[in-house]
Amino acid sequence: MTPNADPTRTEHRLITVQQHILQEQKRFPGASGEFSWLLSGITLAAKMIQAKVRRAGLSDILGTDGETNVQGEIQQKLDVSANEVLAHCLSVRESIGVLASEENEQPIMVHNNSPAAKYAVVFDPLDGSSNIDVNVSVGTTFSILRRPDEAHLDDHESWLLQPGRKQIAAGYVVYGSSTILVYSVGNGVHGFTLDPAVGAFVLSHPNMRMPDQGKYYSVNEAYCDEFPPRYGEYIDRLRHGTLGHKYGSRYIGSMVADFHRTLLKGGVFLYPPTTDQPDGKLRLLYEAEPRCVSRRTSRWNRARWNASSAGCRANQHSPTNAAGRGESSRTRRF
Ligand code: FBP
Repeated sequence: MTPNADPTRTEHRLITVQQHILQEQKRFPGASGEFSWLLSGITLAAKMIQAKVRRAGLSDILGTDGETNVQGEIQQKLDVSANEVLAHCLSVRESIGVLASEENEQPIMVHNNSPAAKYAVVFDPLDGSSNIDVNVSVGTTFSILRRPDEAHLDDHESWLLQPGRKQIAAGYVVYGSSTILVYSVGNGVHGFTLDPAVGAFVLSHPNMRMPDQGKYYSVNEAYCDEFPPRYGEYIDRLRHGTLGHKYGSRYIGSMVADFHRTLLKGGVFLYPPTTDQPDGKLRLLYEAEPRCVSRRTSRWNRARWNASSAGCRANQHSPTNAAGRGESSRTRRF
């Protein structure tokens, strides 16, 4: 910057996600920097995945990979590639003991035998896979847990299967008209847009707050006849304005994108139980709980109530029980 440059001018005031993470770190006296280094693994992976998404039509990365994942879904090539990128960028972080990916049958034990390892990272490398080939927004979700003091280093369940309120950070990335990364470490929810010119995530949505009143409800209405009656009745009330406001409908079919719109514009996103998915379709660990952090942190007082009701429902399908049954726990999402 030249001596008489004005540091307050916009382009000199941009805040990158790395700067923001380091600012957050200052709130924890004695912080070692390991957590910030961990988060930088996620931001790096997000940049690498977005580069693949942006070029998807030009490189042989569209279509299925032919393999079936633990959820019983045919894996998309981009699912597999995004999974490898995240596993690589995170496994070089010494502070991570365990990684759990929605695409993997078993958690990946990384540095779990090292005393420095105290975090577990849970992620859905590419959410909204059914939208990849049609150029509709997809996303990545992540959540970070601290190893419980009483947990055995090699007992991955105790690292991972903790109540949602134990998450110490969570967030998501939307690969849409622009690439936006949203995260929270419990001190507000902040959004960063990737500036291709700078190659960095730049603060664009500080302290995101969900509006009190939204315009849209978001649900796959094709399953309406399969939902338990109270969900159909609720959607009717939203549609007819008997809850004091007439709602329109928006549904992308990529939960991260539908959630992001709901966080910005308000409204309701729901994935009730269906005949095929009596426990709901969305995965508690990979999809629902990380969203709770952003939702709760962006609407503190009211959210306590909401989160707890959602949490109550979720607990019926607590990850521990599901793990005991060898399933990945699903939940009805509201
Ligand atoms: P994955 O793509 O990670 O498997 O996620 C599931 C998902 O695509 C959500 O993103 C989305 O909300 C939901 O499934 C869409 O389901 P449906 O096609 O049944 O409406």
